[in-house]
Amino acid sequence: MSTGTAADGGAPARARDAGALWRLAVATLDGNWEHDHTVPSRTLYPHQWSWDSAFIAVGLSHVRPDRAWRELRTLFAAQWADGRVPHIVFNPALRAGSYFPGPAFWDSARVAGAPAVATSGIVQPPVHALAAWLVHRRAPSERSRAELAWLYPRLVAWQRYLTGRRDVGGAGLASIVHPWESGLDNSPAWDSPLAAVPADVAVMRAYQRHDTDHADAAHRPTDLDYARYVALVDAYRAGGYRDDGLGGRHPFLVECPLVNTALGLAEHALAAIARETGADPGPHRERATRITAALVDRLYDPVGGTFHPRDLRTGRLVPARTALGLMPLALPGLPARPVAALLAEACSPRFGLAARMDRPLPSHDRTAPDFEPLRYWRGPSWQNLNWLLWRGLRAHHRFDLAAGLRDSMVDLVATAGCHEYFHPDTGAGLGSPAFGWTAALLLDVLAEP
Ligand code: 2M8
Repeated sequence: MSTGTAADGGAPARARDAGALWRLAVATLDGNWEHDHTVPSRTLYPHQWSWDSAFIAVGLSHVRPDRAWRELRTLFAAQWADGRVPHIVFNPALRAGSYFPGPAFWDSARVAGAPAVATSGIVQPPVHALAAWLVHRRAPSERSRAELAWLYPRLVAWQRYLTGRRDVGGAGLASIVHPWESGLDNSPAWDSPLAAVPADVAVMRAYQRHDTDHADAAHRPTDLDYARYVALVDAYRAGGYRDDGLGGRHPFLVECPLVNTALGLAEHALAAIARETGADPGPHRERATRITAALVDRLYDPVGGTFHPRDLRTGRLVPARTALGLMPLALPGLPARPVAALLAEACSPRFGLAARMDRPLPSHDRTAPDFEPLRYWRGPSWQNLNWLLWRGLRAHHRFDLAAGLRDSMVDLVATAGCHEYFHPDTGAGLGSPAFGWTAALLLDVLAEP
């Protein structure tokens, strides 16, 4: 990783270049700004994505707070009547075929309760309440209080959707119906539940993928993955995206540690927002406690010492040890034993977290036989996971490790730019070269050493 040399007095390159990095991140966000939202990438992802917008708002709060609020408003203006926040809000100005699967495939217009703008019908991790709170905290003002007041009932409805209609397991956790809902699309965590989804790779002949026009096919999910992604959307859409009776009919139902960590973090953030806007924070605190307890009860393996997704079709935990399992560390109320176990897991050779990191944090156990350093969520390092873990380390007072992870995050961009993801050994930039949340979260860690 980049460090100073004797010739330059030993100063770390990143310290010298903090100003340049800041400007690069701001230019990346400005370049991806699209009238009322920020695209994750101009080429690969030209519409608005749900959890990207939350991370992006956190970054924008440091430089363009008005845009941060606009970003969240645009997303929540597309909230469905049942409270779900769709994972993609399509920009109607773009030509059909700019992204697969596009508006015609999702066909949200046909569904009662969907907004006027075309959206997808699935969701992503609910990191928005946390983002809204951080945006306000960074630049508190009359405007930000008004924005919080506008968002609060919408954020509550979003939580209610996830903890109500999506509590398929009945234990107080939200289930996902598609790997895309986790945000870690092709993580090894989904291999076994996805293998049970009937799909024929030949269906992909009827569609045209666009991701492989802009990114190396060897880095992206395979056509068989996509055949299953399509089959899952077909099944969910055929039921009008309704959630009642999912347990009896949907072929992919999983409780994800990241989604449910975000769910708990959202209740903590809602408690703070409630306090600020004159509502009662108590119920949010209680819900945060209940979600944290359910997460430990349902998804923690005390023997292996990490969290795993629970496949509701088999009732079993998925054995893969991915970075998803580390995410509950972000919860301030996580009990001491799982905290200690996750710190040990993160610092083990599987993930290599250290006060001075020699390699970036991978998205999957680097000692596993199915670790793939180039393929998307099967090994590469991602700044949003790094950022969530960085926050968790600070929440649990491991400032030494948090500083190591932060340095690694800064080094990645200093070495490779604002790429979508990074090679977990060399730090080389992979995927889209001008990626929104990479830029945004860099601003956040630069601002909070
Ligand atoms: C990726 O997912 C989309 C589908 O939602 C795709 O591959 O086309 C994921 O990395 C996801 O987490 C992210 O939100 C999205 C946009 O950046 O891209």
